[in-house]
Amino acid sequence: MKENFVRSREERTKKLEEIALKIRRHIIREIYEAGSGHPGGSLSATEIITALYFYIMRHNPHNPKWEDRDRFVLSKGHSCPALYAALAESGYFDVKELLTLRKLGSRLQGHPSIKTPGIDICTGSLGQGLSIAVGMALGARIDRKLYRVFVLMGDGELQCGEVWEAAMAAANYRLDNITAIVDRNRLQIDGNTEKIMSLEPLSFKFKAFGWHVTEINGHNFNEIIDAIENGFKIKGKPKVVIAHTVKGKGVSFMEGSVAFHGKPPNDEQFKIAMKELGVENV
Ligand SMILES: Cc1ncc(C[n+]2csc(CCOP(=O)(O)OP(=O)(O)O)c2C)c(N)n1
Repeated sequence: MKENFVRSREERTKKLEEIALKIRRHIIREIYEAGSGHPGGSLSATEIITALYFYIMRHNPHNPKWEDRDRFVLSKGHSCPALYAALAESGYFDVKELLTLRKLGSRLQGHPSIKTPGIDICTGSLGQGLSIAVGMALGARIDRKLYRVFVLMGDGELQCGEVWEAAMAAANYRLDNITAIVDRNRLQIDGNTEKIMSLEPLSFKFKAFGWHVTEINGHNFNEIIDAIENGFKIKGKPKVVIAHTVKGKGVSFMEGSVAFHGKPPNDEQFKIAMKELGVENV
């Protein structure tokens, strides 16, 4: 959905930053109201998800099942508060529904479900999203469709062996309609990825598997958009963008904090977080 704000890159960045700020506020409020959830990886992925939904992807909130829509797989499904916020801000459902996160009977469960308008696939069990994306990309080829498939993975998630089976398959089938993005925040549930199960040299690993690799700052809209759009020009290979990010980005006491991987802010922390995001009265 390309918004009509492409007069300049500066203007585009300004608009996308405004949207990202709204999404961060939603994330904090959703998780606070739910009393549980994953702020760290939602905040690190905010610019990536904003760039996809508000600039790069072809999708239609008024027709979520439009058959030519680009597909998005949130393989790191625990970061769905960010995705739900992007879907609501895009118009798939009312922003008020965000406050039903994780409630019994809500369409917005703790991990993505196809009950939610705009979500094509249930995720949350880490390691599976790239395999799903490979299936979708092969499906596009069989159906002679031009839709593109985007998949967002966590870096800790890359320790799952299935990711590398799928990486091998994507290159084997020359799936140039897949763009994978790695949220390289360097933290997983219990610490630093390099101390727990080292991923480096990550770009060389993807290259060895036959992928086109770009490394960027995952909070910089121009870098995200350039990396993904330049990737579209590379034929015959799947593409991966390794997006260097900060877990908890935007809320000082959540930045770089393993503790906020999967816990909500308390009352006081909620107020501080919202204030840092420009909301004085909560
Ligand atoms: C197969 C599987 N094992 C364990 C979990 C529990 N879990 C949820 S999030 C997480 C850590 C993920 O780390 P990372 O992929 O780096 O995500 P991010 O830092 O971006 O939140 C784990 C182990 C899970 N969801 N799926």
